[in-house]
Amino acid sequence: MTRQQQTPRSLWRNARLATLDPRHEAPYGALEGHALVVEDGRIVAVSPESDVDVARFDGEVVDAGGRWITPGFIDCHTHLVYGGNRAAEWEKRLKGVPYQQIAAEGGGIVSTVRATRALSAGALYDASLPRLRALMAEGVTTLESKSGYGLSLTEEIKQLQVSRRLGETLPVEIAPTLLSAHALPPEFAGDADGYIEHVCRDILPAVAEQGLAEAVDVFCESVGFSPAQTRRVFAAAAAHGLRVKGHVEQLSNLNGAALVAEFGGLSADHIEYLDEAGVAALKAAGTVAVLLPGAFYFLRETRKPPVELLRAAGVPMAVSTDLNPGTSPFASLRLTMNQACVLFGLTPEEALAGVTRHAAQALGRAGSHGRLAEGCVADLLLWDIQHPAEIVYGLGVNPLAERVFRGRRQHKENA
Ligand code: DI6
Ligand code: FE
Repeated sequence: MTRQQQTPRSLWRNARLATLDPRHEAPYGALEGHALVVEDGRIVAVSPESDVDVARFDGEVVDAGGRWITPGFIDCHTHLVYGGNRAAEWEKRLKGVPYQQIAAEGGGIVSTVRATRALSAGALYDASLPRLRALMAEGVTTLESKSGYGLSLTEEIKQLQVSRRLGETLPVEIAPTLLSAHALPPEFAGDADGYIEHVCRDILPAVAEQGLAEAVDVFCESVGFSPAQTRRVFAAAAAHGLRVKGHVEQLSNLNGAALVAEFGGLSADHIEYLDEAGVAALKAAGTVAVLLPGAFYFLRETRKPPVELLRAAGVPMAVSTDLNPGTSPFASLRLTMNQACVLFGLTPEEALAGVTRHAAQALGRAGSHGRLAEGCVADLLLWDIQHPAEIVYGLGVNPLAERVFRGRRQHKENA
């Protein structure tokens, strides 16, 4: 699949729009009897069909056959690019060995670092491609892709370059994030501060200089990096003009979310152990709460994120796969939405907002992505359903009828 040069105009009519735009008060921001006009890959109008002169429309007219259309889905937290898998480690965990112990014994993240370093850039691309295609087949049109399995200057750059190439060759947008502070590489065993120094002085500036990342993430956790180390990385990110986000409050409460908020961060992710003060900090900073129920489920965690507090405070909640080989090996955003409802108590409408409007905000794209609205990118999904909740409700049969990226209809084999 290569992107064509032409950017035709199109009119999408006879559809039911789930705009996910809060300006429309109906559930899901639904609009009946409205058409979408697309030009140059953007939505240029959302108008009542009665206002559109179909016969004189200068471009392709698509009859959606009464289908629902939603915005393209946004998976705002993924570790898409990695080598190998950790099925053997999972077998151990099922026998009762805890994740923390596996990590301490050199398994966990560091074993994926070995497998990722062992692959050439081409082989890493090939390994990541089926996962990306699986996400796209369920409607993902934008996703975040983190480094963090390289943990050295050249290996982090290799991972980020593979992310970039995936976005350049497939009809999908990739938002790259530098996560070099994910785990301690073997070269720095026993010297976490030394590694953080290397991240701040060498890796982060080089990645910023080459434009390979939009944001910087840190695994702030007892098995990751301390709040003091996280602060150093965030300060370096800010100095290089990069936004910050954090893996925080996943396994314990280190007040990492407040730290993300202090730096005006895009999102605080996981947040099972987030407390009231953390919720208030997110609210004050306009930081998105990203819920990752796949990891909660796969690790058989019992502590749930404070959804009621987040809801009451009006903190936007995004929902994402956390696709990674250790704690969430699921390339399915529909599974994730279902888990967010069943395990965390979100409504299907909140889950859909979590993979559209709120996920867009978590990637700094609130003005241009995640809604069917004038000015937004024309990333559209057409669904064979009677009601939007069906997208979240069942698995095994994919009701996605058509995927449109930047106004272009994707044939199933390319999508
Ligand atoms: N938290 C997670 O759940 C993943 N990374 C992180 O910081 C785990 C990644 C892995 O185990 O490979
Ligand atoms: Fe993660």
